[in-house]
Amino acid sequence: MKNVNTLFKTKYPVIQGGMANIATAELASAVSNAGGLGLIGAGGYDANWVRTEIRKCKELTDQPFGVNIMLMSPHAPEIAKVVVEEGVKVVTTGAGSPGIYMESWKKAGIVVVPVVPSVALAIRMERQGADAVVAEGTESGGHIGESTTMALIPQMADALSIPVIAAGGIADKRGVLAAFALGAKGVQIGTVLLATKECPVHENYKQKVVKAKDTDTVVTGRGTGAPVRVLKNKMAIEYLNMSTAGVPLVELEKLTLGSLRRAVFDGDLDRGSFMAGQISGLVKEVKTVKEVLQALFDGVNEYKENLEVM
Ligand code: TUI
Repeated sequence: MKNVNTLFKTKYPVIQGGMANIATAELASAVSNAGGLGLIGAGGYDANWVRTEIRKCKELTDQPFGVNIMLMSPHAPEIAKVVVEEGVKVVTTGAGSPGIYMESWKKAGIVVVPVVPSVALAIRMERQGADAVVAEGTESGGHIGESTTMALIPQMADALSIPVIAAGGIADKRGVLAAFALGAKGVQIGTVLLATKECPVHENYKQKVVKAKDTDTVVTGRGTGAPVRVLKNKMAIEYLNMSTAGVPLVELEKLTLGSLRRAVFDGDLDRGSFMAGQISGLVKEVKTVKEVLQALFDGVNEYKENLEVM
């Protein structure tokens, strides 16, 4: 099985989450320059925005980087062409199955890594030609599945012969080691990167992650087929109360329309959607991206040697 550092040409076996509205060329290049695989998150942006960010990223780093395509976006088909035209080396996908794009991406020599929340989907992705998968546990921020990282990783590792990259709940060396112990060959991180100097979110977003404790996330939209984990605030609580009271979906959608942008750009603490994972409680300070990656990996083998089970 191919080593993840060989697959991505990285120093550290880590990729950045494709965080919509957050993962710009600025963040992606910082992650790539620090030795991980940075990703531009296409989110709901159009193909021109993605092309511009790819070109910016090429200016900001000479290291490999990728693009994350959020498949629920109406712009996904066009973005799928742009990554080929721009010679992007790695594509990760989320919120759907990338099957229809696989052939064109493989023909272009792109390393394809779907993000999936279940073993069945992962098996489908391997059959369709995926080079690796990100197994995303329900601890993650944003749009999530049901299984925990702890349960998902070993089951996926047993079911696949391509590398499994673990996501959800990883923010320090212990998380990295746990993921590898469960059978992962790499990790994806998102939440811990929100609290970095290079992350282009409003300062309020960073501070909300830093101040969060273990129980401070909730999942909205469980009834809609697109559950989303966010940090608790007035809007999230209101959403859950309305949802319990049986308020129709269209009304709930009005409440959350544009809410991710309100969090990311305006730092609107009451009415923003602060997508973040359960590991927020472990994130205590704003660091540089380089410091985050070093904290995850430097000395990890020595740390492993000191683990004593019995
Ligand atoms: O995609 C994510 N995380 C995201 S996307 C996002 S933008 C958004 N905002 C509001 C509502 C919905 C999306 C914010 N965070 N992670 C990867 C991920 N993929 N999680 C779950 C899935 C997934 C779900 C269903 C992948 C495949 C899938 O397939 C269904 C099918 O059968 O095709």
